Amino acid sequence: MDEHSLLASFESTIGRHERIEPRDWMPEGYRKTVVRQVAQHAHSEIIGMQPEGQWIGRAPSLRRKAILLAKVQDEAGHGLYLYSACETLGVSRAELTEMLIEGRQKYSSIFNYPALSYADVGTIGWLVDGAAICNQVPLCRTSYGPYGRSMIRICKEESFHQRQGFELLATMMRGTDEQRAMVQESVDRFWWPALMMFGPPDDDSPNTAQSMAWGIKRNTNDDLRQRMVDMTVPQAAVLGVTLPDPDLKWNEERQSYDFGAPDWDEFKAVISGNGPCNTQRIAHRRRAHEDGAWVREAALAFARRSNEESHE
Ligand code: BYC
Repeated sequence: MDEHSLLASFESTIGRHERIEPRDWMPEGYRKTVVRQVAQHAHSEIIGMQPEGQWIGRAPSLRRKAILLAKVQDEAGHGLYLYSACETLGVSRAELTEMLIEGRQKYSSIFNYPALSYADVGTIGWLVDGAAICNQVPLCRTSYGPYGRSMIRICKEESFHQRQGFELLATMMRGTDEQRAMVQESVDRFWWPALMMFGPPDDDSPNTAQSMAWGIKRNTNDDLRQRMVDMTVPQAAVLGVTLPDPDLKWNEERQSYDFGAPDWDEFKAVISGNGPCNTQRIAHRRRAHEDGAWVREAALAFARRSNEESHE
């Protein structure tokens, strides 16, 4: 088939809302966009282990430690499914890791904020995994097959993560005044960064139009942010916490909440490398990669030897 017919066939697959699979022809721009988004998503899962991971050794009970360990392990697993999905497009996990630690690929802005108190473990589950669910459930229908299929399992696990966060906060809210204040302080710090996870406003989002036309994204950034606000306000009322936005108000006509604008200058600073923890997150990831070099070498030596033995 010539390029014109290949493009027509690709567009008709997209038009029928069917999947593009690794061996199908695809425009180079489509391949690059999927690699960019999936790599950024994988990196977010891997870097995202750091803020909560710091609390594993300080969890207040064996039960809380077991829950947190399981959650952080799930995040490592999500990163691995997503790196595998990316590899189907001809880029290796080793190359992706290099691009992350050299700052050539991004990861979610949210993980450049510190987890300062134990309440942050709950808030990250409730708000950060809550935002992840709003963003990722529609991605189960993304046009690139391996990405959409990995999202199905990831979303199931994210639901568990969100509920464990809510349950942790609900427990603290039934505790002492000091615990309630700790939860409120944590929600005050995380609310706006959680809304920034959905990306810039639609009129300032260079990639949305093309990604929607290709079915990579199924909703715009602002649509998903609104969904998050509408889902979270009633949950905040059940918890008994106040969301730190004076403009938050039910709009009868729109049947949705009106809300204020995040500080987009702060967002731009964070995604350009100048958030509170960017340097520390990348330095930690780089150190872990270097410390793991002997494991990769040993695994390769073992694979080579097994291969030789099977040919003897
Ligand atoms: N942070 O044109 P736009 C998790 C970048 S992990 C950093 O709207 P797009 C979890 C964007 O990349 C959840 N950068 O872009 C893990 C672009 O720059 P480049 C992670 C951001 O791609 C552990 C530029 O800004 N989820 O749940 O159409 C523990 C312009 O933006 C951000 C995903 O990765 C940001 N927040 O839309 C707990 C979801 N926003 O690349 C939880 C999958 C924007 O051109 N990704 N940028 O240099 C997506 O849905 C989309 O990529 C986004 C951005 C909505 C994030």
